[in-house]
Amino acid sequence: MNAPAPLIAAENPARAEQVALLTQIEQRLRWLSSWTVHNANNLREKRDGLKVGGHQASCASITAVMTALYFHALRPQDKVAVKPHAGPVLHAIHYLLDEQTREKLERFRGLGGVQSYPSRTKDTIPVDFSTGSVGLGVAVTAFSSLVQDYLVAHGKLAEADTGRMIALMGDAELDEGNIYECLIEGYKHDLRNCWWIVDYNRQSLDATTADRMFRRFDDIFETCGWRVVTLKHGRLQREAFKRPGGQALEDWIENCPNADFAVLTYLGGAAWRERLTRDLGDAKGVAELLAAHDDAQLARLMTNLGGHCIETLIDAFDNVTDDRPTLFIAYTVKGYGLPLAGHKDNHSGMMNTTQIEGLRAELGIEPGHEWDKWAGLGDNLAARLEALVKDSPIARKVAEHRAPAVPVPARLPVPEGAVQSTQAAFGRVLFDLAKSDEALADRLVTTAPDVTQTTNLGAFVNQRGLFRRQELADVFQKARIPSAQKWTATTAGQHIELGIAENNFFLLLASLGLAAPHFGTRLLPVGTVYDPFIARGLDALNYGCYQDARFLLVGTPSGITLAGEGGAHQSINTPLIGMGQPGLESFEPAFADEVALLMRWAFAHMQADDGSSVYLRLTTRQIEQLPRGSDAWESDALAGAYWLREPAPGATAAIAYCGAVAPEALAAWKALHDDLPGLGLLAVTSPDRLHRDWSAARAARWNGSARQPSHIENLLSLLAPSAGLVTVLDGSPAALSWLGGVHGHRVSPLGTDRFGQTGDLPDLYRTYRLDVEAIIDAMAELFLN
Ligand SMILES: Cc1ncc(C[n+]2csc(CCOP(=O)(O)OP(=O)(O)O)c2C)c(N)n1
Ligand SMILES: [Mg+2]
Repeated sequence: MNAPAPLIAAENPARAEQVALLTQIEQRLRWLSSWTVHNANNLREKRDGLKVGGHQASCASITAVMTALYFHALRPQDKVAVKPHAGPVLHAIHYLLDEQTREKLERFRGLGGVQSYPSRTKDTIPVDFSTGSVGLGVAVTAFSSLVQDYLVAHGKLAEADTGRMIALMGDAELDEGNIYECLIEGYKHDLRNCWWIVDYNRQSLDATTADRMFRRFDDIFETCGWRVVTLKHGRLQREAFKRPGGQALEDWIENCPNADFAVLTYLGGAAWRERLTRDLGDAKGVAELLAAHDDAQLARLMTNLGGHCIETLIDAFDNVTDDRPTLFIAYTVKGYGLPLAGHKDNHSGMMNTTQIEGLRAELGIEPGHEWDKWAGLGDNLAARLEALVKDSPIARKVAEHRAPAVPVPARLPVPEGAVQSTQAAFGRVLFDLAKSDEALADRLVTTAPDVTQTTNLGAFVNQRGLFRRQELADVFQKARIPSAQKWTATTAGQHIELGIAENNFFLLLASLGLAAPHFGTRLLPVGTVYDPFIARGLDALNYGCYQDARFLLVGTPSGITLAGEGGAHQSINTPLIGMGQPGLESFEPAFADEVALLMRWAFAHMQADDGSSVYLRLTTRQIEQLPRGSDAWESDALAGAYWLREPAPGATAAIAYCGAVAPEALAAWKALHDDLPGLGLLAVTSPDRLHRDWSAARAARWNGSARQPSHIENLLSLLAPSAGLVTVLDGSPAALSWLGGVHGHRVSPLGTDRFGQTGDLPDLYRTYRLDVEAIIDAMAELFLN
C-alpha cells in the first residue's frame, strides 16, 4: 500500500479546512442521492404500481471517492465513467454546481427526468461515458486513452491537453471478463493516463464477494503494467493502530472475512464491541482501546475504511503524478452512513420513511428543505462550500467539442472487375481512398480483431500503416521474406490491430466513434469482424450505439455462403441484429457499385447530426457485376431497395432478394418471367432502413407528422393487390418476410433458419433452399395455394 503523506491539521490549516469542507460535501451528496431515490419511490405520484428503483447503498458507498475526485483531484480535461448505480451521485454533484435542476432530480427515472444510469445522450448534464452494462464502462476508458494517444501521435491533440480516462467502478465489475480482455490489450498498446478506482465494498447484487480474491487483483493488474494503490484504512483507523492494542485490531481487520465485516457493520457499535472483546479482549491494550470509544465512535472507527476517508483519498490521488495506469482499490462499506450499511440485501434496498427522516435529522435538515443545497449548515459554512464548489476542478471542466465535419467526396470510385465480391469491393474502395489525398482518407482509422487480412483491410494497411506509440519494425520484411502484408508500425499509422477479442473491438470502435465530442477531432472508424462473431461483442456494440458513437462496422464474410467454413462461422441472425439495433443503419449490398455508394453515404451519415453508425454485411462470394444504364437506382438503393427489374403495373408477382443470393434471384427471374409476365425483381439493400421507414410512416398519424407513404409502400404499390412475393436472403427469412405485410401480399419467404454445415455452394444452396429451383418452387407454391 502507498502510505499517504502524513497530514497534521495544525501544520496545514488550509488543508484541514479543505478536508472539513469536502467532508460536508460528501454528506450532501449522500443526502441528495438518497433523497432523489426516496422521492421517486415514496413521494412522487405512482401510476403503474411498479417499483421505481434506485440504489441508495451503492451511492453512499462511493460518495467520498466522488467528492475527493470531482472536487479535488480531477483536472478539466479528465473524463470519467461513473459506475451505473452511482448515477444519482453524479447528478447531485451537478446540482451543487447549478448544472442540474431540482425538477429533473424530482423526476429521477421518470420520463424526461434524470436517467437511472448516466447517459451521454439522454441526460442533460455532461456525461463523458454512458454506463449501465457493468464492465463496459470501465474498459471503454482504456480504449479512449488509446484514442487520445492516437490523436496526440497524429498531431491532433497537444500532450499538455491530454487527460486521464477514469473509471469509477463497482467491485463486482471485476468479475466481468471484458475487464481482463481489456487489460491484455492495454498492455500491448502501452496504455497510459488511465485510472480505475474500485469501490471495494465487497458486495455485489446478490451477496458479499469471495475472500479468496483478496490480493489476487494486485497480481493481475501489476502483471499487466498497472500500479495498484490499496486504500484499506482511513486516518482514524491508522491512528488507532498506532495505539496500544492497535496492532491486534489491525491484524483482526486484516483477517476478518468479508461477510463477518458486513454483518457487524450492519449491527453497529455494540456488536462490534462484543465481537472484538470476544476475539481480542485478552490482547494487551485492546480493552483500553475499546473503552476509549463509545458505541457510535467504535462503529465509526471500524468503518473508517480508506474509501470513506477524504484525507486518505485526496492524498492518494495527489500522490499519483505520472501517466502510469493506476488501479485504486478503495475499501468501502456498501450503504456507508445509512441504516442499510453492510446488509447483504442492500443493493436494491431502500431506507423506509422513518430511516430517511432519521438521516435528515442527523444532518440538521429541516422538513421542507430537503432540496436546499446547503440546508442546515449556517450561512458562513454554506458560503465557504459554495466558494469551494465554484472553484473546483469539475466547475472548470472542458465542454464537449463540436468538431467540424470532414468533407466526403461526391462519389467514391466503383471498383472495376466483371466478377467481384462485396468484401473485395469494400477493401478496394478503402485502398483507393488510402492512395488518394482526400481529407477523409486521413481521418479513417481501421481496426480488426486479428482478421485484418481475411477481411480485405490488408491493402489499406499496407498503404497507411499500422499505428503504434512505439515504432515496431516488420522483422519479416527486414529479412526480405516475401509477404503481401507490410506489418511495420509507426506513430503515423492508421490501423489499430487488436487481439482476437471482439468485445475490445467494439469498445475501441465506440471510443474512436466518440473522438469528435471527446477530443475535438472527427475520426471515421472502420472496423471489420467475421459476421458471426458480431454476436460475441453484441453488448459492447449496443453500448457504443447507445452512446451515439459513430463508426462503420463491416461484418464479413457472412451467411452459409461462407460454405467451406461450416456452421460455426456462418452467420444466420445478423440481418435481424442489424434491423433490431437502434443507432445502427444496416445494409447488405450485392454488387460493387452498391458497396461504393453505401460507403460514401456511410461516411456522411456517420457525421450527420441525426446520423448514426452503419453496418455492412458482406460476403466473399464473387458474382458477376451488372451493367447499369443510369444511376437512377442509387437513391432507391440508399433508401433500402430498388427495382432491378421493374414489374409491369398490376403485376401478379415479384422476387425480392438481399445480398449474396442475387445471381439465384436473377436466374429465377429469367426462368419465370415468360410465365409470369411483368414479374418484378426487387434488390433489397437494407431490410433495416425499409422497415424503419415503414414503421415511421405508419406512426406518423400518432406523432403529428404528415403521412407520406414509405419507400417500400411506394415500391410494392406497383404490384396487384393479389400479387405473390418470394423473398430470399442468406440469413434469417424474417428479415424480408414482413414485406408481405406492407400491402397484404402473399409471401413465400426463403432464407436460412438452421445451422449450416460445410459443402460447396451448389450443395448448400440446394440443401438450405436458396437456389434457383427453390425460388421457382416457392413461386409456384404461391400460385397453387
Ligand atoms: C452486464 C450486467 N449484468 C448484470 C447487471 C445487473 N447488476 C447491476 S449492479 C450489479 C452488481 C453490482 O455490484 P458492484 O459492481 O459491486 O456495485 P456496488 O456494490 O457498488 O453497487 C449487477 C449484477 C448489470 N447492470 N450489467
Ligand atoms: Mg460492490
